[in-house]
Amino acid sequence: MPSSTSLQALIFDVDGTLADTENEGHRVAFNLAFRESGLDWDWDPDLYGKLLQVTGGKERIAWYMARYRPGEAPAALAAQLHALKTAHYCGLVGAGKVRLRPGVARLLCEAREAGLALAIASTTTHANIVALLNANLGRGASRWFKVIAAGDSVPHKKPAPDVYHHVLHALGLPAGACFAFEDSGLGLAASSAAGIRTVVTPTAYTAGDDFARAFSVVSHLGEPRNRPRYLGGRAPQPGWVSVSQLRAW
Ligand code: XBP
Ligand code: MG
Repeated sequence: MPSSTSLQALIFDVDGTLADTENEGHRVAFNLAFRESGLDWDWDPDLYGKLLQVTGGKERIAWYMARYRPGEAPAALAAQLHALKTAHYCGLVGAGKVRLRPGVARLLCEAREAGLALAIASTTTHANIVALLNANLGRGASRWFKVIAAGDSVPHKKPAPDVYHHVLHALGLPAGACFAFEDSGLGLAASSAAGIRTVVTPTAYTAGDDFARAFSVVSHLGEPRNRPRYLGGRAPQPGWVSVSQLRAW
């Protein structure tokens, strides 16, 4: 991995990293879309854990239909269900059902004060990202980010590195001037293939993933009064992930 001479940008994954969105956000929204469409499909938390191996909601529905419901519905239904799901997800997030993980708002504010660029490299839909940021950080918070790359910004979703290459190009920065933040093995595969040092904060769904390529693994980004558990790689000092620690690394 290249080392940074001067840190200039932080690039964040969204789902699982900024917030634990999957179980109470995306999964619930998929099920609401199924019900609204008169389907008796129900993704319970265990099944959803398996389905998370398919990145992207449209792709996840299409894969589920082919694997679990062959011949039950036309393939074109996947896009329609996904549009409904996006509306439900934005509604849930707007109603305050999904909150940022510990340390996220603190690190974003520190980075802004330090003059670092912020960017998003996600697999989810653009509207979902704006809804999450606005609901948790205030209206207009999406403008804190110089680049927001969503699932459909690139041809290949994570674990392909495309979204990170896209963000680096849009920022005009080399990988060594950035840190990425991810929660999953699939996300880490994408960021590390783009050569970006990555801090991983796993969730319950991703705790068993392979994080061997991570620069640092901690249970969350942490706060002075809510220190994360150290899980691997470099240990942040004095205990939480701060801009001064990222610069020192
Ligand atoms: C997150 C995803 C997303 C969401 C659903 O991956 O896979 O697909 O689960 O979002 P990552 P959409 O955290 O690596 O970006 O339904 O909007 O696709
Ligand atoms: Mg993620």
